[in-house]
This record gives sequence, C-alpha cells and structure tokens, in this order.
Amino acid sequence: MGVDFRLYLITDRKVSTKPLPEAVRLALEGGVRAVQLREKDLPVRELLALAKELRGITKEFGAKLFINDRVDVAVAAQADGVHLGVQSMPPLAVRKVVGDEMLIGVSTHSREEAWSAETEGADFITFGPIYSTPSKAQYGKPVGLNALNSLIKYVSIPIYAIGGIKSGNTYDILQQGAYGISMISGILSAPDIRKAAEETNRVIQRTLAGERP
Ligand code: 3NM
Repeated sequence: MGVDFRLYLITDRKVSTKPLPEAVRLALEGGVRAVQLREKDLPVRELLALAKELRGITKEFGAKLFINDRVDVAVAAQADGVHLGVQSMPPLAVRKVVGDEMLIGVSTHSREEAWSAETEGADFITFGPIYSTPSKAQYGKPVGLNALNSLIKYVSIPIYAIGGIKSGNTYDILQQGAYGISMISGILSAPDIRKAAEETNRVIQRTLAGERP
C-alpha cells in the first residue's frame, strides 16, 4: 500500500459546488485516486458518518481515503491513512497507534517542517502554500515555486504541492520536482467537478510522459 497517487483531493464542503459525497464521486469519476476528508468543524459523530460514507465511495474506485488530524476516526472508518497538521499528534506518536497499516501524510510550510516530518516517519508531505489562496491568512505567506524546487533536494519522501493550484499551473509545479499536487477549490469549486478533475489529471499524465500539455 504505497503512495501511488499524483492528485490529492482535499475536502472543504463550504467551497464545494455539490454536497461532499456527490462531489467526491464526481472527482473520482474524473480520475482522482486519493481523498483527504478535512472538515475540521464537524462534530465527531458527523465526521465519522461522513468518513464511512466516503470510505464506501472511494473503495468503489480503488481510491485511498485519508482523514485529517483524527487518528481515531481514521481507524474507525477503516481509512488508508491520516493527514497531520502542525497542531496534530506528531507522526512518531501516530505511528505507534496505527503501526505500518496506515499511511501518514503531514502538512508542511518550511524546509524545517518538511525535514522533521520525514525524520519522524511521514510517508509523504504537502508543502505550501505555493501560490496565494483565498484563505491565505490561515496558511501564511506563499512559499513560491523556488522554495518547492529547493526542497526536493532535502526531502526524499513524495512532496505534494498545495495552495492555489489549478490545472493551469500544474505543469509548472511538476516541473519543479513535486511528486504530485493537492487541490481543494481547483476541483471542488469548479462548476463541473468531474471535468476539472479530468483536466488536471490529463495535465499530470502528459507532464509525467514528458510532454508539454
Ligand atoms: N493547506 P486551494 S494551503 C488546506 O499550505 C491547505 O498547508 C495549505 O486550497 C498549506 O487548493 C491549503 O483551494 C488550501 O488553494 C488549499
């Protein structure tokens, strides 16, 4: 069970043009193969119910499901992994809970955070925000493409760029050495979610094949 996906969809039901289960299904139809449930304000029972529903849908497509922060919910919903933020339990502690059965992703915003995440046993990281995002204040100043490019020399686990990414800037990001990209609004806020996912996936596949999309 490796880190075998290039496009990582992160949920935010508040920016989605469709209710989440439907939105996730459309994204999966468009080729997404990894979804992170990130609905931080939901009471835990609602979060668990949603996690179980998304578990069922992702399974139909052979896609991975990650739960943001809540290791307990990830275990209870039989997710494939957990995604940790700066306020979450550290990766080493989470590994003690989930063993090698689950993947651990970590959000990072600097070289130091990225390095710590790898040292503590993360399977992959997100790094950003690359570009400015609508919720910029929450994630800090954009780190930019150069920071991404220099990070790849320091970290050997897969790096998913995040923050302000759309199909239109996916090529530039992968050219800097990112393993994959993470998106919220680029997919979920699109009027046609399936098409947005398909388009991004197409750019990724062509870039990986050495073509200019
Ligand atoms: N984390 P969009 S930026 C959830 O830098 C998240 O760690 C970030 O949303 C980070 O794809 C971000 O709509 C928001 O720009 C990404």
